[in-house]
Amino acid sequence: MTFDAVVVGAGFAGMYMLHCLRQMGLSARVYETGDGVGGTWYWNRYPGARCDVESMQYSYSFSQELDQEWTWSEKYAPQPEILSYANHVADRFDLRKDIRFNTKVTSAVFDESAGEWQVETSQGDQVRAQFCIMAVGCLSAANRPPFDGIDDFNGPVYHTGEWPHEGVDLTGKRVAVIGTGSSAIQSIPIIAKQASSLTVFQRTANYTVPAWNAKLDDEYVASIKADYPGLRAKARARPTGFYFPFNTNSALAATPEEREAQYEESWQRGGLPFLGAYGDLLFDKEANDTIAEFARRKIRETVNDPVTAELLSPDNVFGCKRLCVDTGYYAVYNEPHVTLVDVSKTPVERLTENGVVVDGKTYEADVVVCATGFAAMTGSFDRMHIVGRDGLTLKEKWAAGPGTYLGLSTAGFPNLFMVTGPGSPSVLANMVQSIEQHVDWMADCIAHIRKVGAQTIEPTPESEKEWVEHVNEVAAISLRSTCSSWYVGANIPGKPRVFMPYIGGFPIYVNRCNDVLTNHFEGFVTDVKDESNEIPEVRFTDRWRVPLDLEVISPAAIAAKKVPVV
Ligand code: N01
Repeated sequence: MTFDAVVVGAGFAGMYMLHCLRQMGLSARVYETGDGVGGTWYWNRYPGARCDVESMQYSYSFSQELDQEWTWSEKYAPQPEILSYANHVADRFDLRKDIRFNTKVTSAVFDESAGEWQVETSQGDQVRAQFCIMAVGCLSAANRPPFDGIDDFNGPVYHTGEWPHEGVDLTGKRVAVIGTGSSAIQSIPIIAKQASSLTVFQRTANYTVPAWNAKLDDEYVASIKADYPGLRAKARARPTGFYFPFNTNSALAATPEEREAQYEESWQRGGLPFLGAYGDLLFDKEANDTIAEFARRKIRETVNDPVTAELLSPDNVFGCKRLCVDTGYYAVYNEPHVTLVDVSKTPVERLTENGVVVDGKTYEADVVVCATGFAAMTGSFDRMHIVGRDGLTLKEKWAAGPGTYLGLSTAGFPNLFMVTGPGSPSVLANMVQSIEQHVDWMADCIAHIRKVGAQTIEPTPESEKEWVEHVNEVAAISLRSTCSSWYVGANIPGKPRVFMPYIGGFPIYVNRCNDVLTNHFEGFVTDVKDESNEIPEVRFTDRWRVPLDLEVISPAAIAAKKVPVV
């Protein structure tokens, strides 16, 4: 069978891609490993899973009708509600008929003579398509560390990102949680309520800010809905792709008393916007030290046992690893049945039939929860056999780190697009906005290729090299690139250390994508040249053309005043 496009994945990216392809009158087939839509929100069903960008903004913005008809119940919606939303979108736009569920794409090979992709699946499908769109998510390939003795353990071992759909009753169980990232920090307070004992194994302490989650009141929802397009436009003009008031002043220019008041106010507002307390927090170590110390003091004020409080206090840069957002995380360590075990110097040795061994001591458990994260950004690509020109596999090409042009595509792999690929703002911005912007760009690009009668489009190696250098250059000025995080692949042994997302700010990035498009896909090469002087049609990407105010939109510009603005 031949389609115009094959889409891999039916999460938020794959669903919207399908919707756009349909609107363009193209034929498409989507393959999805799970038996339902929703991607991240289909897989991550661990207790306490919820978004940490406010729900009114963590949602599609392409349909004003959808915005009006859907109503979120809480400031940060829980996973079941986000999954219901994904299902609602699938039904409302009649997406399911083109999605094959329970089907993994195993290989995608570019046929140079036909200029098409040949795609094979775990169910034996063999299909061809001009375009192959990878909508595989940034945090989808679960990292399950191969602990010695894991098969000897008498109970179940779960991963937060592959949580059983029927749920898990942990009532009265002795539970061991390995890891203290976002998934652990969201789930631990809930697990502690059910478990008879909870032992948390911490390799690196993490900063977390209270969510202050609450039911959304009707008046607030109505006020947003009265001007939803206005909020969406403001969000698009922000470095993170979601709107919140932020202060561009320098933390160091403030007096200690002013800083204290500012941090306290931001803490009381809670969540990721806490990092917006000042403009230089991620660019000046001295400025960062002030917010880090404020956060450590909050830990000491909350946790009764000084030894545990010290262990929970990170000593790295605040916000360097992905900031977590919690409800009752630190306070849980005041519960007598909750124990924190430091595995930073003496790692988890092994599992035995009775529990987890660290430094020769067994911590007994009935259930082990691995909240050990993902092979971020590239893990899902690694799981497929992707072959471009001259038989080069993507794995080989990315052996020293992922190289892309704009995080949209990679040289030597024509017509292969990646939604929120490495080298784009992706995980550093509101994921739903990042997804929509990429899909819209791809839609306009595909429409153009077909209009001019070309078969292939791909970036030149030079434009890719220039982009990768720019991604690295911008990353280097941010303190975010200085610690061992999944942003740099440090959580996966042997993975090359490269700062993968683009940190220059969402609007600056979007502006560059817009310019590339209107400059006749500058940096790309097609097999048939567009000889007309006509500017390529801007249909889907029109809504991403927002006015730029560099002082406000680019954290890099604020901090350094020296970053070349692309
Ligand atoms: O994964 P993580 P996650 N022995 O990689 C530890 C998004 N998200 O699933 O830091 C012992 O952050 C590891 O230790 P270390 C969000 O972007 C969003 O929690 O590598 N420990 C770390 O503590 C987030 O950042 C939400 O030293 C081991 C933990 O496991 C991203 O997903 C909710 C270990 C893994 O933390 C990933 O979050 C959840 C080992 N062998 C997630 N291996 C929202 O709220 C790993 N660790 C929207």
